[in-house]
Amino acid sequence: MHDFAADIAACAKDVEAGLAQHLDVARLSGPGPAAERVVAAMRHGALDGGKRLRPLLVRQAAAIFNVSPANALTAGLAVEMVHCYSLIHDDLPAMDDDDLRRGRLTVHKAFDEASAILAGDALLTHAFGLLADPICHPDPSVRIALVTELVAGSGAGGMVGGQMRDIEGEQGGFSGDQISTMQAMKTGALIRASVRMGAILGGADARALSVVTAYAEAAGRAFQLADDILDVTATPEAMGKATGKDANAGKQTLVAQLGLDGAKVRLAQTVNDALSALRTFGPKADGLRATARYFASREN
Ligand code: GRG
Repeated sequence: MHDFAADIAACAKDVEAGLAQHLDVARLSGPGPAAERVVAAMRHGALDGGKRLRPLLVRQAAAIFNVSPANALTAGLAVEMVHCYSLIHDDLPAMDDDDLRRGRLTVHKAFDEASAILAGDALLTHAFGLLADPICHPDPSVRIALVTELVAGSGAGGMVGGQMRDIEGEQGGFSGDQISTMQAMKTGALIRASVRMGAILGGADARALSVVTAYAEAAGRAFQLADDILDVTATPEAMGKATGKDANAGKQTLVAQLGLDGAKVRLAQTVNDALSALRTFGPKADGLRATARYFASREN
């Protein structure tokens, strides 16, 4: 039986250590307190928190192709940096205007808005530097494929484009299909990129890549459905968010479309879709299977 709790804890520990090493103040900042401040803001937004699910997906997909956790770490750190940048920017007053993230002050509250914007920008930039570095993979063609994948997941055709659609959707009137497309871009695209990057690290052929992609797309839908359900059912404390401010007001979600019970049924079906996609893989895919199941049961 796969030990998901051990897997996610081990990954989180490795990611924390890796981020701390790469976001070292002495290593990153130039002379003077201004540069130190942006690195401190990057560290605030990236260190000491989060479930580190995207690096976990990189590592679990890589494991199918016999890539060790150590050899999947740098690519995982790159995805996590992009994810942390998106959270920092999402919390800004121009977006969700949140005071708390992961149970502590958001970066613009702990520092200021300009520092939060720059910290996000620097995390995003640093991520691509990591993928270009031979420590990520010795083969330059693999590194280029990883960069291409992360661009697709995070740019205007992925996460950023999804965020823009989400903002447009706040006017109301999105159909179920429009919500699904927005979510597939905003949240699903980075999850899809994480899984595919793990497979690319392991030299997956086109067929194997399409199998893990089918898994990733279903897992991404499950993750977002669970997030929509938790927005309705979980306490703000459990989610590490501020009380008394409803950043989800006006948000287009599948819970609003399907009702809470309908969304739970859809979530169970979507996890099954993710598991079915992996049927041709043996026990080496148990990590990915466990993560899809976890998406249906998580509490924060
Ligand atoms: C601002 C460019 C830009 C994009 C923002 C991802 C995103 C797009 C916004 C985050 C807002 C949000 C709460 C989206 C719902 C899904 C989501 C990404 C939740 C947070 O991810 P977790 O649960 O967070 O993996 P942790 O803290 O565990 O890393």
